[in-house]
Amino acid sequence: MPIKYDFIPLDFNRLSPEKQQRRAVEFYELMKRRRTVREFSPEPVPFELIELAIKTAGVAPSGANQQPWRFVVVSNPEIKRRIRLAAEEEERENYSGRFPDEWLQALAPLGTDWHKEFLETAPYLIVVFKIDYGVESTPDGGERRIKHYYVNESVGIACGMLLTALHNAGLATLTHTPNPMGFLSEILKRPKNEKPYLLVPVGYPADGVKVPDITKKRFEEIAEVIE
Ligand code: IYR
Repeated sequence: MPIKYDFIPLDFNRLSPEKQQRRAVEFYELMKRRRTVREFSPEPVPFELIELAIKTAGVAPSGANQQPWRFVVVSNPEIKRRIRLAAEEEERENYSGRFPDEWLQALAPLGTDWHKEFLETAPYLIVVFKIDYGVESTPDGGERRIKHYYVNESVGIACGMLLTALHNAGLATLTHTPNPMGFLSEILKRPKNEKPYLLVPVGYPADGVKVPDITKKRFEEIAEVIE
């Protein structure tokens, strides 16, 4: 790690106002069509698209540029099956008593239940881990922990960029948070400084898939403009 970075000229492409407007509208039109999908086609997806999306997530800003994330890509059917079985075991308990009533009521309109078939059908599962602290070996053969800053914020931003990149590449995603998700550390053999953060099944939507007819809040509801 350098004591101080060299500073270089910013590579910034100033756009004409027309182009700014056009690109902003086009991007909004693209992003507002992203929908969470819970039924996937088993059709394969080119790995290059997954790699490019992870590279895109990897350029996210992060606290002290520590990049506290790890993206574990699973396509192996045996491992996907183990993840499905472990997730379903947890979710079965969640839906049959572990979730408080208020939580179940909030989920009811979505129609979700403990079945997680998508964990096997989606050609890829991207399991995102947050790296709570760095580990550096010391000259005496020991280990030193390096504090990481703004880990949740950093990984959240990277996940947003990941979902955006996958949608832009014409792929469907689901943000899945099996609860608790410690089983992912075991199955994927992650070191103790990595904690499961989000599980993202990726693929093409199943033929004829339907999604709930939800709406998003209007600008006036989500923004407060102070002039
Ligand atoms: N993780 C569970 C429950 C769940 C919770 C929320 I909050 C959702 O928006 C959707 C599902 C599951 O995947 O079923």
